[in-house]
Amino acid sequence: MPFITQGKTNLIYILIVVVLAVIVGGGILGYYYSWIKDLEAKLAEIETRLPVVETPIDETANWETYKNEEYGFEIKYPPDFIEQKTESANVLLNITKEDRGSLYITIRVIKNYDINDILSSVGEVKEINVGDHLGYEYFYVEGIGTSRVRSIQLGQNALIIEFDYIGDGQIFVTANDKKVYLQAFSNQILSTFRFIDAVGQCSPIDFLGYELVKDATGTEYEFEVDLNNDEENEIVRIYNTISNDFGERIGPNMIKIFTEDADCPKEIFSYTGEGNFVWGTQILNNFFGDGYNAVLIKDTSYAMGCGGTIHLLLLTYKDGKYVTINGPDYGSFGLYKFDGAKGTGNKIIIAETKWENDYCCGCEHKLQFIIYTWDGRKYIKTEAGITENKYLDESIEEVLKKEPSVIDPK
Ligand SMILES: [Ca+2]
Repeated sequence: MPFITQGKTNLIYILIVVVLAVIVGGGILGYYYSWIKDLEAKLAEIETRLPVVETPIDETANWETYKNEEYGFEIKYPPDFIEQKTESANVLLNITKEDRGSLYITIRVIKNYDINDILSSVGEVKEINVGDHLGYEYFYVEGIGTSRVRSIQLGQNALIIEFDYIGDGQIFVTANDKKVYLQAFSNQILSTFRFIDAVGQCSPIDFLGYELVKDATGTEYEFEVDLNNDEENEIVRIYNTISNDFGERIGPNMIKIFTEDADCPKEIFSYTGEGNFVWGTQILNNFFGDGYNAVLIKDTSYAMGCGGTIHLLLLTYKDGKYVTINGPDYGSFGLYKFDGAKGTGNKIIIAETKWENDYCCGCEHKLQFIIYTWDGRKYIKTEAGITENKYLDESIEEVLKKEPSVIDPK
C-alpha cells in the first residue's frame, strides 16, 4: 500500500474522530451546563422559599428604665414621657405624655390588697402570672378615660401598674377603640417588666443546725410586731441550736427580723446572742417612751448548780435602724420589773436572791434590790436596799407592797 494513500485515509479517520469528539463532547458539556442551570434554578427557588431572617430592632433599647430596689422590679417606658409630681407616698412612678389625648402611666403599691375590693367596680378580671407572682388584669372606663390595670401580688401587698388614656372621643369614637389603642401601647411597656434578682430577694427562714425556740406549750417564738413604726409588721423569729445527743444546746441563740411577706420574706436584721437558751419573750409597747415598741428576750446559758443567769435583751428600733440593747442580768431566782414613768423601759427594778451562808435552791431568801436607769444609750446601775423579810414565791410587786422603801437608793 502506497504510503500517501495510507496517509490520506488516516487523516480522514482522524477528522472523523475529531468531529465525533466535538459533537459528543459538546453534547456532554451542553448537558452538563443545562444540568448546572437547572440546579441553579432549583437553588434559587429554594432560597426564595426560605424565610428572610433579619435582626429584630429592639424598639425599647433606648427607652428609660425605672428600677425599684425595694420591691425588686424594673420596667421600661418611652423617653418622651415626662414625670409628674405626686403627693402620695404609695406612688412609685407617675409619668405622662400627649398622644392623641393624654396618656398616663402610674405605678404604685397598695398595702393589704384584696382583688375582691374592686370586683364590683370593674368588669372582667383576668388572673395572670408575672414572674411566679399571682396577678390580675382588668380594664375600666370612666367618663372620657379608659384604663388598663395590672396588679402583681407581693405577699399581702400589690404592685399596681396602671395605664390611663384620656381623650375626648374625636379620635377614638367608642370605648372599645380606646381600649384597643391602650392595649397596643401598654403591651409593649408591660413586656419590659421584670423582677430583678428574684432569687436573691427572698431570704431563707430556716437555718442549718437551728430551730425556732418553743415555749412549754410548744408555741414557737415567732412574733408579728411593728418595730420601726411604718405601720407594717415585721416578723421576729428567735432560734436556738438543735440539741445535741446529750440534750444540750451548744451554740448561741439567734434573733432575726424579716419583712412580713409569706411568699418572699426578706431578712432585715440578724443578731447572735450569748446565751443558748431562751426563757421567755414579751412585746413591750412604747418601751422607752419614744413611740417605738420593743421585744424582750430573756436569754440564759446552761449553768451548774442553783439556776443560771438570765440576761434581759431588748430588740427595738433606734436612730433609723434595728438594734439590740443589753438590759440587766440577774440570777434565775431573782425578779424584775419595768418601772419607768414615761416608757416602762426607762427604769428596770431587779430583785436578786441575797445569799447569806444559806445557800439553798428553792428556799426563802432576802432580796437585794438594784435599779437600772436608761440614760438614752445604756443602763446605769444603782444599788438599792435589801429586804427585811425572806421571800420565795412572791411577785416583785408583792414584795414592794410590803417593803416599799427597799427601792430607795442606798
Ligand atoms: Ca414595721
